[in-house]
Amino acid sequence: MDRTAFPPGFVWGTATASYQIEGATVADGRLPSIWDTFSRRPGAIADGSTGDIADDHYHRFREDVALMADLGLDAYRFSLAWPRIQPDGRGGVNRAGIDFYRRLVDALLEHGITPWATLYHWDLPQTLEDEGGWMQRDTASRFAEYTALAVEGLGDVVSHWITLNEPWCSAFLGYASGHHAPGRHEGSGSARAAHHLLLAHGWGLDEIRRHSPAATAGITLNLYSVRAASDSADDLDAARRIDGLSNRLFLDPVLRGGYPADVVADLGESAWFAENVSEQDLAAISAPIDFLGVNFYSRHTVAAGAPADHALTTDAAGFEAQQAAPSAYPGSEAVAFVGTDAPRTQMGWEIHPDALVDVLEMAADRAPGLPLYITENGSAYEDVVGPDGTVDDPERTAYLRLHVDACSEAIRRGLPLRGYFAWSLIDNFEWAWGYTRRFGIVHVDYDTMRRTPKQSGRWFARFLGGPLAQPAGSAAGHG
Ligand code: PNW
Repeated sequence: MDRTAFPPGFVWGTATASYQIEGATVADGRLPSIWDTFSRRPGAIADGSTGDIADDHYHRFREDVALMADLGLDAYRFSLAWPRIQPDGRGGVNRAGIDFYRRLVDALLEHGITPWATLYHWDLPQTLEDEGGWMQRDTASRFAEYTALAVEGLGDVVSHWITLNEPWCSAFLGYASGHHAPGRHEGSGSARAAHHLLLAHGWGLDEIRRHSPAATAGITLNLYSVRAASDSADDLDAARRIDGLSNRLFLDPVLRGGYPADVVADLGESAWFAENVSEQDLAAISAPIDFLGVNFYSRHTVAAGAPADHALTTDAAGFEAQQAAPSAYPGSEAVAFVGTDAPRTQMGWEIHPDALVDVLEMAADRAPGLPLYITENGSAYEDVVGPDGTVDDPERTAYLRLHVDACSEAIRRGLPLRGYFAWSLIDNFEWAWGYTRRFGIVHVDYDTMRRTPKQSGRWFARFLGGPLAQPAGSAAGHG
């Protein structure tokens, strides 16, 4: 199969995020984000690394855009670093920050690649965290202000906007388990962070509409298909809880205009939500979006009774800080994540391509006809670099192929899936795992910064008919 099996206009891309690839964390007026701070905390990152240099994309973006063109991509999803554009989270724009993204976007447009900009992929200005971060409602107002600056600065060249990437991760890995920045342990209070993030989405969306009325805008959620390990009432209740926290707590307010009462009750937050979530809040959060972005990686199987075993800890090489961490599922700690005999990636995440169709159905049930995009999908494997610098990665290629097939199945079933972005263009800083996990379809040698397409990248280029797929020697080399 190749892209001709998909409807014309189906968007093929790759995705990245600012802190994971850019480096240059003190360049041109950028100030620290919560990830600069968190990555310096002893034990927070598996290999003790930071994003200080990462892929040095800030200085090598032209080469990276040329690679995208070689792959044959239609679109590129990247994120804007808030601390470049508004370094301390308030006040006027930092022109140098906007200028970097203009250079990037100009290079993309020169190659006919459509830029999709995510406004928030987790790099909150540290000054705002010092004032309480996402536990504070005011942070949502700050986000709206920042969004206005970004859209004023880039709205003439960027037409596709994503407000937030995976607010579940920001709220529950950031403020409950503490696996992610800012590394706080707020228990069920982290649900308040989730509400403030969703408010930021709603108010940010309003700014996008105001400053760029013709723009296409949405939000990206990480969705999981959740199943019970058995038909017992207790296991079914465990599945209700984990589906509630992972999926419904975000899908329902955005697409249906209200929070799921059972989930808020599981969290023990009913009183706070009743007092603090107004009708206007819900109207802002559920304002019409032009598409929903779905990041799809895996499926969860859950059972009642045992302590929650967060997805991050299923890897045998998990490090100590993680074992000791509080649950990312506050109020539902008495749920076990059960392994099945499905194959797993290096993250320990089970491979279930069929579940990609399930999560799209979950979204389509709530918003029939709303265009859907897979804004991330991919896998980490232990890559072996050959003598010529290439990586033969049949598992990653198979993962991509299976999930692209699942996209085709989703379309066959009538789901309004309009595009697919592979995670990720290049190996990068994999958050709490540092550089020990590689998701790229292009290999990065961190000593030389040389980029080399992996076999999976060549497979994707062949699928897309990109120049890289031409017989050896004819495609331009990079690096
Ligand atoms: C997503 N979990 O993160 C992010 O959007 C990317 O930045 C990241 O590199 C990619 O997936 C691969 O991890 C997640 O523990 C991180 O459930 C952790 C989880 C989910 C998504």
